[in-house]
Amino acid sequence: MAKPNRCESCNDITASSTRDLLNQDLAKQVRTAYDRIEDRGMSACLFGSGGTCCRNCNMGPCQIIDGVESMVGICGATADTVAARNFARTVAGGTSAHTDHAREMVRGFIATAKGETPHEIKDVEKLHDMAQLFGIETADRDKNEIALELGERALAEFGKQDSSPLTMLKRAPLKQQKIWKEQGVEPRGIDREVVEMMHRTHMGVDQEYHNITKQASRCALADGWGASMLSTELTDIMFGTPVPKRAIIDLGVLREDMVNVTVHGHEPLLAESLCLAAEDEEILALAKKAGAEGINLAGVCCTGNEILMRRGIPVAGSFIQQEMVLATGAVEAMVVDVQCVMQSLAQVVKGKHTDIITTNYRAKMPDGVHIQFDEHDAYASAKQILAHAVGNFKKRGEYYIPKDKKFDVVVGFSHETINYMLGGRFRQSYRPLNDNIINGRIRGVGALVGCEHYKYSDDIHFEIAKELIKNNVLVLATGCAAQALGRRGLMRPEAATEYAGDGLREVCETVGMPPVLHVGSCVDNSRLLIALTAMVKEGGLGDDIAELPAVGSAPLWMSEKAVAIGQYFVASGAHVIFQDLPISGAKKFSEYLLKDIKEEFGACWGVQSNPLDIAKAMIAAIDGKREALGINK
Ligand code: XCC
Repeated sequence: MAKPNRCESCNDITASSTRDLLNQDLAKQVRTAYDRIEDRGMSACLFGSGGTCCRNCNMGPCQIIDGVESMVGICGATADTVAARNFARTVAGGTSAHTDHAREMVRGFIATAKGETPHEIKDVEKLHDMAQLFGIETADRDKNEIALELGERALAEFGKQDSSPLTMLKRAPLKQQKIWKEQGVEPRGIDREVVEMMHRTHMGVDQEYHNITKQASRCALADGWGASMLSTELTDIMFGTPVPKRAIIDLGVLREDMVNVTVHGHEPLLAESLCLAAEDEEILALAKKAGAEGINLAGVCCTGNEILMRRGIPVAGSFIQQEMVLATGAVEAMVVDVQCVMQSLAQVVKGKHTDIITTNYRAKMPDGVHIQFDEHDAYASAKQILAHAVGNFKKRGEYYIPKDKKFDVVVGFSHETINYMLGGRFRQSYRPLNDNIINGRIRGVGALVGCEHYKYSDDIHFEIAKELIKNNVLVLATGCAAQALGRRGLMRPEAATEYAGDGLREVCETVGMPPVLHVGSCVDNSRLLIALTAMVKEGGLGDDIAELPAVGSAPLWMSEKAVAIGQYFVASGAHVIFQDLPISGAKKFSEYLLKDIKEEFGACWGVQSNPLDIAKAMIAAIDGKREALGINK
């Protein structure tokens, strides 16, 4: 039921668009996650949040208390074993999501190479780079022929059964590759690592937390350097590598006079097809006939990031705004595929003209309308979905669009763009970035990635980023964190003048870039791996990622994918700080993840509950690396 004190209960919701919307009578009829958190009225289970609740077999569930002999599992599992198994299963869950996403993209890539989709091979230079990596002949060959061979080779990486490392690992710094080999964590087949992780955490298999974590690293590396990287690169080849673009984000991007279709989820095959079909004459004629000026496509969550980065399509909302987008009453259809789509959406639109259109056989929802998206008939599928949305336009009832809530952003900072912006048209290298780090204008690089969380103010990303850039740390952002920073104006070039320290401001003003760079969706964290590798290869900042003054954080993580990302960064040598991790109930395992794992990979996890402490810890980690490099003048 509606809560009269909605706004008081949401006082710490920073996005002014969200506050504005929740103040409207129209939105007061809607229950959101903010209400559900309040209504639950109970705090989180201590065993669950400490990582020591085991329900991997039916003898339990066993709640374990570390150090209390009578409180081990019925099988004898200790707190460290249970927490390590739970952590590892979280990594496997996250990796599986990126893997299944990536597989769909590779399948779409193959279909495109065969001429079976409305898409085409756009980035031929990247196609050739990837072909070279896979040892594919490119001379005198048609781009589609090369792409087909590349696609088939990429697909084989998922089901690879021999024990040689994944092909993409060769892109890492040599020292990094050597460390992985020595530690025995080189991923072999992408699917295999997830399956082995699930097996080893089954009752009665791997009971030694170091060994469990070793497989968690291998599984996570299969995500970062395997699935996610393949997805990013093949998607770029097919839809174009992002270049800088101006765009707008937040709820105000919805249009009064157009059919509003929001696209939410992760796999951009669907969204790209909708972008093409939204300009189809037949669809436009239908929209006109319904009294609309056309189709207004807008993104939500990471699908939003994908089409924002490549096409400059506006983003209507991030993860915590998905219900608000619908609460406006102005959306004719929300088209969803996989991941981060809340089941509550169908309830939010009850009594409204809006349809939630599920499009993927893997992800259906009670009360959703299912229109299966067929990548082999992508254009027709997209037209069918849009025609359905147009049919709802005339039924639009009371609605409210917070029109002034839309913010300018400059996006499109792929690894290639960063190379170009900082390296110049002719040099195209990371050397100028390295030089600016060495001379101290830029203190280091901080990545802010991952989700948003209803329990915490969405101002946290802003506070951390503000502190970082004030201290001359260049911020690279992905996922919903990037959208939150865009909403707070940090993705405009002017933000450098307004917020950055002298050195960073000078660099940003010289090249005309914002101090916070939007690098893409969550699978695009693989771009960060490539950027870090490029910095190592340019020289002057050590021999591997662990030596770079670079650090990452997912302060408001909620999805398993964020933990998989964190673990692949740690195993790649980059220090990672989260606001919390479900490991605190296991002393030795916590100590291992938060400290000792550094001896293996040169990096470890950190946990800081206060946002400003996260920023301070990130800066301290950067300074530590600068000190070790002898450049902390
Ligand atoms: Fe989901 Fe990717 Fe997290 Fe946003 S950041 S809440 S995972 S949409 Ni990817």
